[in-house]
Amino acid sequence: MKTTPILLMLVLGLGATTAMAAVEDTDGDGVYSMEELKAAYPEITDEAFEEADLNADGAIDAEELAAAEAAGLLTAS
Ligand SMILES: [Ca+2]
Ligand SMILES: [Ca+2]
Repeated sequence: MKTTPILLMLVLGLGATTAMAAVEDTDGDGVYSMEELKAAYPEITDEAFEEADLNADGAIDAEELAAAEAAGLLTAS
């Protein structure tokens, strides 16, 4: 398939401006930790993490991540 690499490059290339960077749940616990978010958003701050953590359980779930991305919390300015 030739389309996959092209799509990947598009996603990666546009990630910085469209807030679609892929956050990976590397430890597989079902939520995103600060470390996991940092892999996709190296410039995330503690403040942004706390703001994104809507239910204040110390982790970002998929809904919180989507909301944070939509709000621009996680994009490098
Ligand atoms: Ca995790
Ligand atoms: Ca949370």
